[in-house]
Amino acid sequence: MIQSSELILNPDGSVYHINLKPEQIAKDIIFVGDQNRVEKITKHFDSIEFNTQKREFKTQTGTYKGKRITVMSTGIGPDNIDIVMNELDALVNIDLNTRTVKDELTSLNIVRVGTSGSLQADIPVDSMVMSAYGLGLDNMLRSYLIDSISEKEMEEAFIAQTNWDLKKGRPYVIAGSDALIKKFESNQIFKGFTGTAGGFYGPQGRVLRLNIQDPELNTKMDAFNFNGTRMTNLEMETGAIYGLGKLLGHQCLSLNAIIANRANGTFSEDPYKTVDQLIEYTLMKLVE
Ligand code: R1P
Repeated sequence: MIQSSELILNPDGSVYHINLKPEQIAKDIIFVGDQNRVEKITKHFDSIEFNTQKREFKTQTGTYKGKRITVMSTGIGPDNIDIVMNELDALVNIDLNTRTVKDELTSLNIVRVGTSGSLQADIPVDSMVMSAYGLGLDNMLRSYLIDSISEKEMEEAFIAQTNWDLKKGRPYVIAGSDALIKKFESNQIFKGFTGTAGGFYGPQGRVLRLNIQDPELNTKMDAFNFNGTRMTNLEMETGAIYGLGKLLGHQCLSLNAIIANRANGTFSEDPYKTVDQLIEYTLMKLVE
C-alpha cells in the first residue's frame, strides 16, 4: 500500500498538484507549457465537460470531432514534468481507494504542444519540429532507473563531442513513441533531436550578467552529429516527458513551434500564429 505521504490526495479525492480524479481525464492527452494555451486548443473542441486549475496546472477535458481529449498545462521545466507524469499515471494505474498498483495497466497517449528555439539556421522561426529523441540536460530523470530505456551511444557521442562537464550531471537520451512519430510525421514538420534544459538562461547558453560554465556549448550543440542526426532545438520538457513516459509505459511525442532561432539570433514576429498553426496540425493528426 502506498502511504498518504507518498501519494497525496486532496480532501475531494483528487491527486495533490494536478487536482484531478480518474474519471476527469481522457486517454489522449495534450500537454502545453503555458496555462493560457489550454483554451487556445479547447476553443476548437465540440464541447468541454470538465475544467480545473491548481497553480500552473490547468486542465480541460472535452471532445474534438468526437474524440475525448484532455488538455493540460505543465508549467515550465522538467521538475514540473515529474509531478504531472507521476500524478497522471497514478490516476490511471493506481487504485486511489486501496492505494495499490492496478493489475491491469493503462497506457496514455501524451502529445506536447510546446514552443522552442531552433539551433539550426535552416530550421527557421515559424516552423514546427517533432522530436524523434529528447536529450535531457537537466538531471531530473537520473533519480529513476533509466539504463534500460536510454540511448547510450547517443549519450556518449554527445558527451564526447561537446566535452560535457559531468559535474553538471550526465545527459540522457530517450526516444519518442514510434507509433506517435509515424502518426504525426509529414513534410510539414521537421523531425528532430531536442535538447531539454533545466533552465532558460545559463542552462541554454544565454548570457545576461552571469558568465556561464561553457560559453561554446551552443556552438558545439549546433555541430553535434550522430550518424547524420543533428540537434535541432532546445526547450525545457521533452526529455523528461519521454523518460518518464517510457518508464511508466505511456506513448509520448513532443511537438514544438519554433519561435526563436538561436543560430541566427532571430525571434518570430508572430509567435502566437506559429503556435496556432501547431495546434491545428496536432488536432488534425490526433483524429486522423
Ligand atoms: C520557456 O519560455 C518555456 O517555453 C517553452 C519551454 O520549454 C519552457 O517551458 O515551452 P512552452 O511554451 O510549452 O512552455
